[in-house]
Amino acid sequence: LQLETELRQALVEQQFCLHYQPQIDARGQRVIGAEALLRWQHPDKGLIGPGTFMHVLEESGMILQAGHWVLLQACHFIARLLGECKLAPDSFSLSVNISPRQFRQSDFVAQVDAAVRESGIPANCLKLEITESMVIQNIKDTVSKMHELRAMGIRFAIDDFGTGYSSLSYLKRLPVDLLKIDQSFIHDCAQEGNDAEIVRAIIAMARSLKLELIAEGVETAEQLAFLQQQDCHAYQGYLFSPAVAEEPFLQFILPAQ
Ligand code: G
Ligand code: G
Ligand code: MN
Ligand code: NA
Repeated sequence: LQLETELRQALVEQQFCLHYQPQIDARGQRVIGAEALLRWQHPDKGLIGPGTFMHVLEESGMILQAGHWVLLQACHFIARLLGECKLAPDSFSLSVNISPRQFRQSDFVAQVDAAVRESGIPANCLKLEITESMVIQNIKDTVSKMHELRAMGIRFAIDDFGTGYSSLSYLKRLPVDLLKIDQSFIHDCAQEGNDAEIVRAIIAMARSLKLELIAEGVETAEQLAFLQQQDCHAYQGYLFSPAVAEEPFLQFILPAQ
């Protein structure tokens, strides 16, 4: 309850911020996007990651307010990247994690639409990350909202892919653009075992369904080499960079372009 009170305070006093983790192209060279990750700048404890507070935001319903803020903040950051870094709108996208409760709000589509319009960004620069379990919980509502958002140009990624219960048949029906291979499979993928086979299978499946792929949690050159051999499309992980604040992210982008 103490934490909940502090989080309410944090919302009012704007102690949240977004950090951005770069996503790198197949050759391991160019930044093609980023994932926005929520951080809490605690007045005494310093920077805190979502692991310690996301469940409280979710259970208390504060995630609705926080999630709306994240969406607006992310869209404004996209506008900055396009303006200040002169990124081409077709070559960069920013991913935002969407919580189940946030997605289920009846005005979610309108919220996204408003954030995109208000920031003046092309909708195709924004990607929404959802999980397999979210889709399964309420497939009809989820799919219809996804279609509405897709019609506006918004793209979708399935986060933590491989840890849920996806079947090929439902993946084919979903208006999804991208699968993010869960980092638990990447960890040991360079040691020819089960995880290597799972990663190969996911990559083959994505190819046949014509879906883009990002491998998450890439930490070593060996993992990267394995993934490059399998023709994975893109990477995210500490090998390249952790999530960083706005200004360092801009510095990360600027010299590369
Ligand atoms: O950055 P970190 O690895 O600590 O993030 C931990 C978890 O918190 C991840 O599963 C991520 O999806 C989730 N998360 C991070 N930022 C957000 C956010 O803005 N909204 C939601 N709903 N989840 C987030
Ligand atoms: O669940 P989701 O994919 O949204 O969250 C991604 C989480 O993974 C974030 O908390 C991020 O900080 C973390 N992360 C990003 N790259 C790496 C990595 O290379 N290794 C590990 N262990 N975690 C990572
Ligand atoms: Mn994510
Ligand atoms: Na993930």
